[in-house]
Amino acid sequence: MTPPHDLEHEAPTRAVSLQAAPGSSHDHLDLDDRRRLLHLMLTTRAIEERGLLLYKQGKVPGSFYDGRGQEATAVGATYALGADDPVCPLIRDMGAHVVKGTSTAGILGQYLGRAGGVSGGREGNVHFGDWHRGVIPMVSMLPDMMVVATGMAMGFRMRGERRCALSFFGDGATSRGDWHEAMNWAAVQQLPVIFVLENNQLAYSTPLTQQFRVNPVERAAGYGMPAVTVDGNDVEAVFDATREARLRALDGGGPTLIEAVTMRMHGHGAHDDAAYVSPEVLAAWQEKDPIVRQAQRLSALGVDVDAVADEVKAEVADALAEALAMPVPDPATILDGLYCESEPQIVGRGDAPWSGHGDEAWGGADA
Ligand SMILES: Cc1ncc(C[n+]2csc(CCOP(=O)(O)OP(=O)(O)O)c2C)c(N)n1
Ligand SMILES: [Mg+2]
Repeated sequence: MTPPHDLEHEAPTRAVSLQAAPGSSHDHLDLDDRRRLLHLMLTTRAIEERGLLLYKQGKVPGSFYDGRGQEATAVGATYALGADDPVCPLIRDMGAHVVKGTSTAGILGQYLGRAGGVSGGREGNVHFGDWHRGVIPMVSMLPDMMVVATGMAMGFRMRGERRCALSFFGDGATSRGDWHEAMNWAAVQQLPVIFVLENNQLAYSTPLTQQFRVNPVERAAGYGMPAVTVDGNDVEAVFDATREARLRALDGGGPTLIEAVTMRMHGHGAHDDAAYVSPEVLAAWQEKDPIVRQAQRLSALGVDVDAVADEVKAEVADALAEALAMPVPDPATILDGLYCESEPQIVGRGDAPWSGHGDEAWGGADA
């Protein structure tokens, strides 16, 4: 058992080496994949940057949260999922929505509370999801999306469907009882589920030292579950760990805990200036920015990364214009969707852009 801070004594944070994980990436990602990963991370960041500006202009009702600095974790993990594998994103995981194919205009419209937003402008900018694409809207109680993912995995098992579920959650969530219950049940039942712990060093203003006395990833052994720590700012390393976990899950090998070590580069929400994080710590993590790192990797391979950035800029500008033109919801529809008034529908298929996916189908409703 090692204490949580053995890897970096000076800074009060948990870090991993910048080396790529052994056996990572290049065996499974072609150059188009690697370029696409950059595109997806840039899109994720651009959406959130634009959202924050809209919030500061007073155009976003409610509060505003982002996952700046954590794009590699959400994008890399979701990129490994198949079309039929649902994902449960939290507030740092905009990249999961983007990889699954939720439109940028729909997300910006959601921020703005417009009828054309992902869920018609309901649920504000935090709790939305597009379950038609396998993106499950989050519930706030942490880490209850782990329980939801575990339940979905039970369903897949019972129906004989070859698919797995993935849930993200933060370091803070690991101290809750529901976390332990989900870990235990998933392991006992050997369910096809992947748990991605985003260790971003903080739970609101609480540092890791106030949260646990062990590396959180080591807790998996107590439940008989394999676990791995990856550099959460390396999109290809996160992809590779998730790809392996997914294969294990689909082949009956049960759940995996992946700890992605990263940093929350902004406050908990836009209302929080994070004055409790030292500028030196932030500067050190800025050096490990996941987007810069992927861009450097691709530049070295001769990819025109400026062209990728220009594509994203144009796409997000178009999407913003589309979102701003969306009407607000009709107040007469306010009660729509509160109760299930039709046949319950099965979680649908999302995009699965990884080139390594073959024609996988679980034989369900929309296959
Ligand atoms: C059970 C529960 N307690 C408290 C909260 C309020 N809350 C929302 S996010 C958050 C911090 C969570 O930290 P962590 O799990 O590390 O995720 P991060 O915000 O760092 O991504 C808290 C305390 C909540 N949503 N659920
Ligand atoms: Mg955290």
